[in-house]
Amino acid sequence: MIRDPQTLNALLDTVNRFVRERLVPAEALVAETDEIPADIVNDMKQMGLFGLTVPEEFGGLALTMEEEVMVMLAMGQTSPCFRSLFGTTVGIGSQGIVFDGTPEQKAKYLPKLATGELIASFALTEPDAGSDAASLRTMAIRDGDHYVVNGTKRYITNSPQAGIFTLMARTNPQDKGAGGVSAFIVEANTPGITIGKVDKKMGQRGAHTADVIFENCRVPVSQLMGGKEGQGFKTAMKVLEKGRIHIAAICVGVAERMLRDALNYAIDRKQFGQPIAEFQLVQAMLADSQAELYAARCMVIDAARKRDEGLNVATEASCCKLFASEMCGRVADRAVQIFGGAGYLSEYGIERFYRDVRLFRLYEGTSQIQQIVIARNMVREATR
Ligand code: COS
Repeated sequence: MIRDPQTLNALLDTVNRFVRERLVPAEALVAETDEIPADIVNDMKQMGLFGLTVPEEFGGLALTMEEEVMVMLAMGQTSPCFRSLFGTTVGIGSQGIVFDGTPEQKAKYLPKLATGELIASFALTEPDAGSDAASLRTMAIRDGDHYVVNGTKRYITNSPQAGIFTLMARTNPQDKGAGGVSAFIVEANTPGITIGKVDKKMGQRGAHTADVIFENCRVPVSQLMGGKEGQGFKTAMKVLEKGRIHIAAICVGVAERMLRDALNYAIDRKQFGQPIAEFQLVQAMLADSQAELYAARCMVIDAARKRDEGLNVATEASCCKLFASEMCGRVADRAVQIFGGAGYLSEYGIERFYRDVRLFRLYEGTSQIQQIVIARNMVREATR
């Protein structure tokens, strides 16, 4: 749902200009230094990018899913690390509070998240609990008016920058499954939290992940999400479901950028006396990419619209994430192929995108997890 096309177009114009004039020229520098310059981060805050999905009463823009998708399609036109900085706050980091926080929790944290004063991280994954998220082992044991948290969270995006963590931990040791898990809002400066070394990744330099280690970390009872135990896994699943549409939109945006770069290269590059874009075998790669991109774009917009209508889009969200992330990988591969030897060199940038987009098929649920969610929902529907 687009509430007011004029307002959305003004926002998209600003984002498009920001991407073109500030982010694209900084891509190589960020990849080299592994750091997004502070002035770019400040500009993101000024533009309200951290508050895209925070309700207006807390200072955000309260974008609908369709509007959020439009912004992510625009943000996808540059290195994905830029989106990652505010995207984890806009997406999986803050939405647990928006969906399930108490009025006090919303009032305390959402205004600071909306301005970017606080960065939020989503702490679900553990060394032994990745795809099987419900098997997580981090414990939060009640002790008076606190919970004592012990455990390690792994690959936590933006943890070195985070002001708060949306933490999923087991409050009921007897219940080894999803029902024993609760969500907490944990302030990063709480004693007992250590951030590990920043991980060395294949790509997405500028976006940082690290372990978050909790050792006898005393978290006040007031930080239990929604004031209810045993709801944390559902909070995480709801957040991830929305996040999967968000990530799918980014996949479409980045694929558009890679295909545009490949097309321009194919038009400029001459072999056998003519631009390689005139050769049908190159055209096949361009055409397949364009067709798949169009399909993914339509899927993402359709799922977003259905979610805005209040429909259950668990299946559609996983279909979008599965198809768009796999499509993005295929487009990256063809783009490198079209660039030929130049595609293997870092100065052309396309090898960087090739590495960056590999993550899309892994995080916020691997492709295999999306297949499981889709098929389980199909069987459930058919046998109800
Ligand atoms: N919205 C609301 N509730 C949901 C939900 C959703 N999208 N998906 C599941 N739930 C609920 C279920 O309804 C169930 O509740 P009840 O027990 O009341 O019926 C509960 O959550 C447990 O669900 P389920 O039985 O499906 O849990 P499983 O352990 O079988 O796990 C998968 C399901 C595999 C789909 C889940 O673990 C998953 O998504 N894993 C991937 C995790 C992931 O994306 N990690 C990335 C980390 S963040 S970058």
